[in-house]
Amino acid sequence: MQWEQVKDWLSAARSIAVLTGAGISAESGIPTFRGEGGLWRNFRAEDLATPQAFARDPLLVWEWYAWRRELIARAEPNPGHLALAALEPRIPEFHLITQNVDGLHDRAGSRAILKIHGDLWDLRCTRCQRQWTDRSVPLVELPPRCECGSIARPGVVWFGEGLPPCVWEQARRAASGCQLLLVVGTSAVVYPAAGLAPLAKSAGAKVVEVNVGDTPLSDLADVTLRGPASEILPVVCG
Ligand code: BV8
Ligand code: ZN
Repeated sequence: MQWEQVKDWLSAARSIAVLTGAGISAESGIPTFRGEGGLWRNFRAEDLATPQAFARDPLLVWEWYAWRRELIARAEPNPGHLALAALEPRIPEFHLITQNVDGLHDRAGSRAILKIHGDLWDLRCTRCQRQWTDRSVPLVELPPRCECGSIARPGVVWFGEGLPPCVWEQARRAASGCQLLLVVGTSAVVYPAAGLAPLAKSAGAKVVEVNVGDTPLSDLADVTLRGPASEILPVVCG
């Protein structure tokens, strides 16, 4: 049975990397980007998560992020997040690479998190570049302002923007150095993140995909476990 096979690989591996996407937070009630319910006021994420959208209408973009912050503040990590946090201390070399900006892996207790798309609880000044964390829900004012008076932006990576170089380099190193890459809840359409699985594979890692449906990575994976992350991860990581 494939789950047993993955369970054995996970308990024997010295170095494991995990790549997570919006699907791992779906069962915490956070809508995914491309699934049903991924829309907000009939906008698509690709239309709002861009520097152009923010330059055109910073208040609209901030209303979207404020809505997500409120949703996430009410959400809890689910058994999928918790299973990855419980697995981490048992593996000598463990990296959790996430595309998610919701902070649920931190709240689940994970430590070695590489946030390649940033964190929606971080803010960055559009002028003096000061960066700080603001967990207030609701935010005091929209758009939020820096002490220098300029408006702040969410501390996330938008489409068309480069990933934080240091974090991205660590993610590439984790993917190319691991024996096993676990890809959980991502549609594998966003680059360069989606390139981590082929990178791991070409470096000799086993690739296991956990997803409710097929993705462009499914053929490349050594094993695909079909089903919700909150059911599969506690079993295979347990
Ligand atoms: C870059 C942060 C270059 C913000 C995000 C044209 C113009 C400009 C750029 C491009 C272009 N064409 C291509 C590109 C590149 C672009 C890209 O890949 N576009 C895609 C759409 C084609 N990439 C970029 O722009 C990146 N930057 O290339 O810069 C550059 C380089 C140097 C210097 C300057 C520039 C930046 C990409 C990062 C964008 N930011 N998020 C925010 O969150 O607000 S991406 C966004 O999509 C989220 O981070 C999300 O995580 C990510 C990927 O989505 P998924 O996580 O996979 O979620 P999705 O909904 O798609 O899928 C959910 C999956 O879960 C599904 O498979 C579903 O089946 C599964 N699922 C559902 N429920 C469950 C489940 N699985 C398990 N259990 C369940 N219960
Ligand atoms: Zn400032």
